[in-house]
Amino acid sequence: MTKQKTAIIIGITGQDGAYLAQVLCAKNYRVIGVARRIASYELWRLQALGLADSDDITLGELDIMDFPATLRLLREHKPDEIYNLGGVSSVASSFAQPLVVSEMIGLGTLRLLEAILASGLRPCYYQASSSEMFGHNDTRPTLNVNGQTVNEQSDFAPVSPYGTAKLYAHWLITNYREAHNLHASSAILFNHESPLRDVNFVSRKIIHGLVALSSGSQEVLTLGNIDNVRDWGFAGDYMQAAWAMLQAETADDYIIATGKPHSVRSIVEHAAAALDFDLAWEGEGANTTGIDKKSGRLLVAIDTRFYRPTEPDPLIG
Ligand code: G4F
Repeated sequence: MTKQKTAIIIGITGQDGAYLAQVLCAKNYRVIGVARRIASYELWRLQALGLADSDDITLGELDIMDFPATLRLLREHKPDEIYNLGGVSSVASSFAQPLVVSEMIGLGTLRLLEAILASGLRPCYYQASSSEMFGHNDTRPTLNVNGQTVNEQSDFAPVSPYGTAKLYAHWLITNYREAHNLHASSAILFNHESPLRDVNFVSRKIIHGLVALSSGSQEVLTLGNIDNVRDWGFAGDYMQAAWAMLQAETADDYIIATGKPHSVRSIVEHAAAALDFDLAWEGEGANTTGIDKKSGRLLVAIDTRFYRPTEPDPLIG
């Protein structure tokens, strides 16, 4: 069957890249999937979705910091759509490696946009922006009061090197849209999870840790600030939205969120109940513990090493 369109996914080996590949293959796209490394162990997410050996996907290595290689890729494949999901996705690690993270997210996006201009092509472009760009915002309530949420018009005030770099890239998209008439759209993505999430993110860390405890592991699940509140959605749904954004006649910025607040603590409670633990909390702050009332076992403890130097206010979209 003749392919409908060609799309380049930058960062195909990540959670979002795998779900986006699934969305595009189902729509009969020719998918060019690139990542900085395409080692076989990096393909587990595509394997989980039955896509690792798909004839519809061509895999290759690309670092968007490498301008000539990016330009060659664009000229070779002449994409109709480009999805930029590349770079680092860990907010926590941006405090440890601010320069690397900022260069990859900020200057990486700039290099990619310049390569698109230099190619002479005019693909529709998707940028993965982040709710971390909102950070602290004194103009909105600090705790989901009366269901208040942020929207595309809310002020940005990032509180991490990650959020700051994402905001730089976000404004680049706005500028290239206006200055160069690119069909470039930003998705301001709130937290989005799935079984394909890396175990370092809190949702999978909780599930992974509690499943191990229920199978007999003695290793206590240690977490950071469990009273942080976020807006969590399903990554597969968000990648449907990513595709839909590029089908719109005009490019724009879009909040992708559920509008529903949940604390990290409540995720622990749901996971514990699903695994038949009878969880009871004791203590406060850094001294909080989660005990299984049935067995008296310690399940959860706080480790302040997982606290971040600064955290956004509760983020609800
Ligand atoms: O799962 P997280 O590490 O995700 P985080 O930092 O919110 O970032 C994710 O969502 C952003 C917004 O969509 C994306 F831009 C970003 O790329 C990534 O996808 O942490 C969620 C919350 C935080 O408030 C964190 O402080 O959980 C809190 N938390 C508490 N204990 C923990 C832990 N996070 C981690 N990773 N590990 C803990 O032990």
